[in-house]
Amino acid sequence: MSQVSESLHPAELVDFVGSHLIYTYDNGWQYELYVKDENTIDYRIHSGMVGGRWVRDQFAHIVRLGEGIYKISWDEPTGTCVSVAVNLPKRKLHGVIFFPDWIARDPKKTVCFQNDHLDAMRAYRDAGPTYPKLVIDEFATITFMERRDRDDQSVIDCPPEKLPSGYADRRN
Ligand code: FER
Repeated sequence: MSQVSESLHPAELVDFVGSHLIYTYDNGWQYELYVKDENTIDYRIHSGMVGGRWVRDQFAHIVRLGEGIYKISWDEPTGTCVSVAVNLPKRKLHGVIFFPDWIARDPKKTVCFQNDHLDAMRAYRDAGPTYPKLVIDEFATITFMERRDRDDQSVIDCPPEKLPSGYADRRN
């Protein structure tokens, strides 16, 4: 029963599914997110504490709060929890990231293509320590946004360092 969204209203997400965003938090961390379907995201981290990390097919709780306003929340296999509120018309976003203590102590352990290391991530998570959580609460500016198809495996398909130069610097 873990992969359930109590408040999923798929019809309210038709305009959001397929969204592909690149954004920079006010602390300088740059992230990329693709809404693959109503319950799934792919992402890539360009810079920051866990820059280089990338993930496909993360289950997420996604809801619509108003016109162009959405919230995406999820629980990683590492034990990191994230909730991101997105305001598309204002190109603004607010993220709260709850890092377990073992990641705060050694962030590099999570820098990988997570899908190839799920057992290792769960073992680190279970070894802990989880507490105190490092809570990062930051606004971000969306610097690039486009609409892609749903379920497109080509949007997030390589590590950030393999991207063509300038990929994450595109602005629109
Ligand atoms: C985000 C903030 C944090 C995000 C992903 C994370 C895709 C993931 C952090 C982690 O698992 O280390 O805005 O967007």
